This record gives sequence, structure tokens and C-alpha cells, in this order.
Amino acid sequence: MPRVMLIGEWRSGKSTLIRILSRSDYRPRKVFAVDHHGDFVNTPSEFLENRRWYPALITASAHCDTLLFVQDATRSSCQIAPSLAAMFNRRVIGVITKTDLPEANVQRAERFLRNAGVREMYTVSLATGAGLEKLREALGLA
Ligand SMILES: Nc1nc2c(ncn2[C@@H]2O[C@H](COP(=O)(O)OP(=O)(O)OP(=O)(O)O)[C@@H](O)[C@H]2O)c(=O)[nH]1
Ligand SMILES: [Mg+2]
Repeated sequence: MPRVMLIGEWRSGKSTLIRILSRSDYRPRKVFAVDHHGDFVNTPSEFLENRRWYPALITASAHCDTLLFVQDATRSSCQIAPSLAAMFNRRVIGVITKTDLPEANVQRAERFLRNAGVREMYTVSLATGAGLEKLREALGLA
């Protein structure tokens, strides 16, 4: 399977996504550091908040084939910088989470991700499991 790195703001669903996609009981270390779990690489949301952390994201992505940009559909703002996807010479997939919640606005989240340079996107609910099949397929996961 590809090695997958996740980037996304605070509570966007990165850890839950790794737990579900890896079919394991992943519990992230609560430290300000890149966290490896099998073929998944979790990154701290703080790395998105200031561009001085971007070199750390680039370094962490070096051994990854695919990046997931995780965007919470209920958020009315986006911390992923414009054209951030272009910074990585990798396949970037957008994952829009929390689509089950009443305040979710998928079109807004799509706009945020497009602005970040993402072309390929999947909408999911990590609560109901909706959309996860397609994401698994796109990642080549069983
Ligand atoms: N209803 C619903 N809740 C979700 C969804 N995705 C994540 N959550 C919840 O949102 C909260 C945050 O999810 P995490 O997976 O911890 O998010 P994270 O990006 O790892 O957060 P940090 O590590 O703090 O940056 C948890 O309580 C999840 O259960 C979703 O699609 N729907
Ligand atoms: Mg987490």
C-alpha cells in the first residue's frame, strides 16, 4: 500500500481517519511531533498554523506517496494555505470530514481545498462511514 501522510487543522479528523483506514486502534501521541503508524504519517495541526513549520511538513512527506489534506466540513475557515498542494511533489487527495453534521457545508470545504491546489477530493463521515469505501479504493486499500 502507499505511504500516506495526513495534514489538517485541529480536530479535523486526522487521527480518526488513520484509525479507520488502518483498521487498528491508533492512539496518537499527544506531542508536538510527526507521528508514524504503519504506513500512515500523522502531522500536528500546528504545522499548518505557521509557515515556519512547512519545512517540517516537506521533510515528513519525503517518504510518502500520497498526502491527505483533511478539511472539516463544519469549519467556516481554512488553515491550509493557498496552493499548499504545489509545495509537495506528490499525489494530494482532499478528504472532507464531518459531512454527517447538520452544520456541514461541503461546497465551502471543496472551495477551500481547491484554493489549496487540491484536484481530487472525497467527502466522508467518520461517524457513519459514508464515503469511506471510495476513499479506500482511491488509496488502494482493501
Ligand atoms: N460526527 C463526526 N465527528 C467526527 C468526524 N470526523 C472526526 N470526528 C470527531 O472529531 C473529533 C476530532 O477528531 P480527531 O480524529 O481527533 O481529529 P484530529 O485531526 O486528529 O485532531 P488533532 O489531533 O487534535 O489535530 C473526534 O471527536 C472525532 O470523533 C466525522 O466525520 N463526523
Ligand atoms: Mg489527531
